[in-house]
Amino acid sequence: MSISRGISCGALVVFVAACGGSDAPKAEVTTQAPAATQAPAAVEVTAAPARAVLRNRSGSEVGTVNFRQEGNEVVVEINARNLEGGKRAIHIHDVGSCEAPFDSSGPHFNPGNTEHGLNNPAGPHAGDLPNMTVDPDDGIGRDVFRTSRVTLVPGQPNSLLDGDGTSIIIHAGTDDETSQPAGNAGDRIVCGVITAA
Ligand SMILES: [Cu+2]
Ligand SMILES: [Zn+2]
Repeated sequence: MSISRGISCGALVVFVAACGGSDAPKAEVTTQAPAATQAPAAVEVTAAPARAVLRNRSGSEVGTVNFRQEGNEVVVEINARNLEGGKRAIHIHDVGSCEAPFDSSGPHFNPGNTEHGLNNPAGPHAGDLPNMTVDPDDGIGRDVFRTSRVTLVPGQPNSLLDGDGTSIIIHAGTDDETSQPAGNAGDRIVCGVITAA
């Protein structure tokens, strides 16, 4: 009984003080080996991955975006095709809805009520991402971005999977990263609802 109790106390570092109780000296509990070796697992940010299937306004699939949590960052892995070459604005939008012409996705995901633009001192929105690059020869866009402004952990205000969901939009133009409200990025040409993978 005392062995299993010791293990459960060491498994979650945040519960060590509570588990210590009156029958165990605090110093002994906090310095025991199980607590020290298991602490990293207890504080690590973990969340299930997410995914969006990208479709253009005609409903044709033009790629996928994969999202995974790494520490306090979300890795955004874009694999898109059939796009016009050059720099294309790509953002996470506020609503998980992609009804062409994609106004249903709402404005940029902005739980912090900041301004738009990665180069705006009063910004950016949580959903702002750098422009993606599309190869002019084959129309393929592959980029990997990392952002700590959003999370896949449920229950957080900046979680991509909460409430009415979120979506990812590719625009016809390039985000100037300063203009309000959306970087003068042009039409919404591709959309994907972000869902648990
Ligand atoms: Cu956008
Ligand atoms: Zn924005």
